[in-house]
Order: sequence, then C-alpha cells, then structure tokens
Amino acid sequence: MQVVKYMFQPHGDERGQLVALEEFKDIPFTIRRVYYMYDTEKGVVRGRHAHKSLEQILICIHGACKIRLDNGTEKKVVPLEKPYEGLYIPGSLWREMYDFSPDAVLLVLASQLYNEEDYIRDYDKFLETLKSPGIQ
Ligand code: T46
Repeated sequence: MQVVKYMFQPHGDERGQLVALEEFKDIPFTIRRVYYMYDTEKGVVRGRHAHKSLEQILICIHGACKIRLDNGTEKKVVPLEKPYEGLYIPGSLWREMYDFSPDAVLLVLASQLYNEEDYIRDYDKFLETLKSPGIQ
C-alpha cells in the first residue's frame, strides 16, 4: 500500500509559522468541507469505516495521533505529529484514528459535503466492495 503524505510549506519568519493550503496547488481536490476533532479521550479509536468516494487530507495541527490504514490485504500505521504534514486518504481505505495526545487537534479537508450514504461502516461489507468495486 502506498501512503501519500504531503509536506506543506511553512512560511516562517521571526513571528512564527504560517501554513496556507490552496485547492489544486497544495491539496489535490476541491475542498468542500473542513472539520476537526479535539478533546479526544485516552484510549479512544475513531473512524473504523471506509468511504465510497470521499477524498480527504488529515492534518494533526496540534499534538499527535496515529492513523491506521487498511486496504483489505495490508495495514499501515502513519503517525501524524507535525502541523505541516498531511495524510491523503482516498475513500477506498479503511481508517482508524487512535493514540491521540490530550492536546491533539486533527483537522480534515474533505472533497465532499457530509453524506452518510458515502460511508461503509461494516468491515465485511468493505472487504466485499474491494472484490467488486462497481457494486456498493
Ligand atoms: C473520516 C474520519 C477521518 C457531521 O455532522 N458532519 C461531518 O462532516 C462529520 C465528519 C461528522 N458529523 C457528525 C456525525 C456524527 O454524529 O459528527 C459525529 C461524529 O462523526 P463520526 O463518528 O463519523 O467521526 P469519526 O471521527 O469516526 O470519522 C470522521 C469522519 O466522519 C470520516 O469521514 O474519514 O473522521
């Protein structure tokens, strides 16, 4: 499984750092939604689903967390701990977010508006969709 991580360009000066993200320049899709999670309790695992077509970039803009990606045959763990790195996740990967530090803020840029119909929340169904991607 190829993990796609973006390293964004911080614009630093004596005042500190600033990262700017523009669609199709820094982000490979139209940004139609932004959401973020914080105050995640110790031991919590979020996610546990795949998507039919949603593309996203996850950025841990404060603190740290880990993302487990699963393509049905292989699993990879990606630590996110820098505010200038972004993890690209296509819909077709099962994802789990865990090991959040108490101060973690995980920001997500998404290619589509929120749509529960796009979620695959059952792992067996996820494996089925990989066998026959056209049928959802
Ligand atoms: C994903 C991972 C990385 C909304 O009302 N609008 C939204 O845009 C989102 C994302 C969520 N919600 C509501 C739906 C639930 O009542 O917020 C609640 C928590 O959502 P969920 O349990 O889906 O959150 P996570 O952290 O398990 O997953 C989220 C995204 O839903 C998902 O697309 O890929 O982050």
